[in-house]
Amino acid sequence: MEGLILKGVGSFYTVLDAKGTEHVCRARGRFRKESITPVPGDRVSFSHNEGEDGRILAILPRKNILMRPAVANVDKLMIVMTASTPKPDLLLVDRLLIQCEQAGITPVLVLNKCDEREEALFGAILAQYEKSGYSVYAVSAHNGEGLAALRREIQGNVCCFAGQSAVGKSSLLNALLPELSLAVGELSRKTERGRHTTRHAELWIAYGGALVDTPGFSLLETEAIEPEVLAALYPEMRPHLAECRFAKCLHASEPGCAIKPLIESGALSEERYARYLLILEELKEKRKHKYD
Ligand SMILES: Nc1nc2c(ncn2[C@@H]2O[C@H](COP(=O)(O)OP(=O)(O)O)[C@@H](O)[C@H]2O)c(=O)[nH]1
Ligand SMILES: [Mg+2]
Ligand SMILES: [Zn+2]
Repeated sequence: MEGLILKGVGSFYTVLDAKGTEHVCRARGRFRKESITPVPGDRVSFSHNEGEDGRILAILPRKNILMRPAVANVDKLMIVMTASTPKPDLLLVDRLLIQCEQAGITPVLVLNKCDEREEALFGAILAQYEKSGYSVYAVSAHNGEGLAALRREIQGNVCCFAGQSAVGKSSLLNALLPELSLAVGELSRKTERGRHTTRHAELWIAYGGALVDTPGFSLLETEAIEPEVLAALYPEMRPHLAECRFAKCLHASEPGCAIKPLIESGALSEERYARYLLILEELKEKRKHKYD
């Protein structure tokens, strides 16, 4: 049979079959030797005989995998921020967008706490992402505004939530899945004793897809990005990259660069470009140290 892993606790996995029945399965012993770990979101083949635990036999090829907590085959990442408190960390947002582009995940920008939004800040965020073409939803987990549209965006997809602490990720999940009742206002995964309480991800089947309850990824773990390919991960820069004079243009201060003039013409946000330069410098530094 084929199924979808909803969650894993210890060496037991809950696998949902095509008919909607859940099976408790163990992973094949061979997996451990080969250091293969099934994770929530994995599509698997499994067997389940009456009166026994089921067995996961194979993991079907993954489209992508997010780490900490691990989730496979993510379709969309809801990047949650607010135009109130906490103040949006748009550098974090840009990093998450880049990582989505790299991992083949569709990012969705979710501006929560619309009920208390600061209009100037709200407008500034919209302006900075307008030319990127990403979908933006203004919502409120508290009064339900915008949630119907967000549900349509989720429809048929496996969706994870990411963003700073206290932007309302748990509140949104609760609003979308009333049966869930996650703790709201939980500070972070670090307990007072400074210990990380590693919570595992769990898929909740909903809206023809699934929502993933996680403490919220602040950053995804993806492969290192070479500075030369960074600009290609920005939808508003991508169509113009071939127009630069130099094939290896990093779009910082090279003559004949086609990217910088996009700011003048309004096709690229100046703020987003400034953050691009910050991320570019980091990637260059990282590469330097790689060979030290
Ligand atoms: N005004 C307002 N407050 C919200 C909204 N959503 C969440 N909050 C509050 O923001 C705080 C953090 O919410 P939580 O869901 O724990 O954020 P998380 O850390 O991202 O999971 C809590 O005090 C929530 O009550 C909203 O739509 N409007
Ligand atoms: Mg939370
Ligand atoms: Zn250039």
